Amino acid sequence: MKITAAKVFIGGPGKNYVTLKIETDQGVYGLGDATLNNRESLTAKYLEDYIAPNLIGLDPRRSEDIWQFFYRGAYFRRGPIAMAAFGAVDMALWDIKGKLANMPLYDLFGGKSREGAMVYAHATGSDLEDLKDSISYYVEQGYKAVRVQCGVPGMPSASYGVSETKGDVENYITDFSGIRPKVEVWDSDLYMRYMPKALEEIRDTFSPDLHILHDVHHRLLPREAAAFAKSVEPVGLYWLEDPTPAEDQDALRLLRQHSTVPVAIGEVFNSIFDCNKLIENELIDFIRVAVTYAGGITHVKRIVDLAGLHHVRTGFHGAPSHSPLCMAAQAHLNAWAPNFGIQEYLVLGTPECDALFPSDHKMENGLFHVSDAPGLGVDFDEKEAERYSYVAGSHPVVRLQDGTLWNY
Ligand code: GCO
Ligand code: MG
Repeated sequence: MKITAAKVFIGGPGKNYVTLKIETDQGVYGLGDATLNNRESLTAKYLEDYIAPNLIGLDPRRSEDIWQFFYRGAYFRRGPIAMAAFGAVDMALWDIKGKLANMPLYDLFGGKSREGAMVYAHATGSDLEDLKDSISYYVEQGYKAVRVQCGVPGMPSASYGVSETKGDVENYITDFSGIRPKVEVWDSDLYMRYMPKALEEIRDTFSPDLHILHDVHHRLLPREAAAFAKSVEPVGLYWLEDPTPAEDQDALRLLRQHSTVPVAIGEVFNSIFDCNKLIENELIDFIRVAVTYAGGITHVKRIVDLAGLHHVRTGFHGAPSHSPLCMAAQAHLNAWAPNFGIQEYLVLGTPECDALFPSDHKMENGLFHVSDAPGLGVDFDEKEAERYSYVAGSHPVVRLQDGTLWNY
């Protein structure tokens, strides 16, 4: 069996999805996602210029060897662009494997460990009242978990994950108005003074059964993060996400010494070497990698297995920038993983998105039900894809009040 073509598509409804289609001499094809938010054209180029020509003629069943070939063969290893490109190849090869076996991927991993995987949505508010309305909306839809982000009074611009306009829930992740990033202003003192009380008020307003998550987006220093984690203890958070800059694998020691709040980290990681010490030293409770950014199913499964040895559960990244293919790969891992925790999920299912990526994956009452179709269980309509092309966008940057550049 041989690979005969590897085609790259870029574009989608309001997104620059990078989709890889690997075709074979037996008619079976596989699909993979290489969408790296705000740098999409680069993963597409990596796939087109280097990976596609090298795939032709290879046996698609040898996904392990093909992964090693691209990873070791690159010599300059890791990094989100390369790993997202390898991730797309790997997803497509697993898709082919599932179709050949006539089995959904979760069965190839070891079968389902659960029916329905718990997901969390993003509730946001420019102020606390606005946030409560947003949470109520998700609770009414049956969600069992929500990530809550709220504007901070006196903060010169919107804090992370919050729209400046009351009631506005638009996608704040990519700004398609241009390539130059918008600048937001951040103040850690204002945030640390306000947010613990705001979270407590949220806790008191809703049922104790509702899981509450909060994302700090890497903005606190280790000492500040430790103090913050200690102050939010009464809230009983499901998790506190990215309290410190993610590159520092020792930063969470101080936090651990001062608080038992569950910590989630890893959406910016792209390999097991970004988180092996964090996991082995049991400094985190949830690992947040995304299958696309972290080299595909083959590599992420290794991270999940390592995490399982250390009581670390999964909480895969599922920002609105991920394509339904990445979300499908994660859904199969979520159905199988003995150490599954939760899945971040923002409804992608617009009619336009469903037309581009038809599938039977379903979200119901806050649970994601994986499709039983062979492989990933998502198709790609090439005719629909002709409607879209690449649109340059940007990601905000953050500065402190005195102008110092900070972590977005
Ligand atoms: C999350 C993340 C995202 C990131 C985005 C960057 O928890 O979902 O923090 O919202 O900001 O993925 O491109
Ligand atoms: Mg996050």
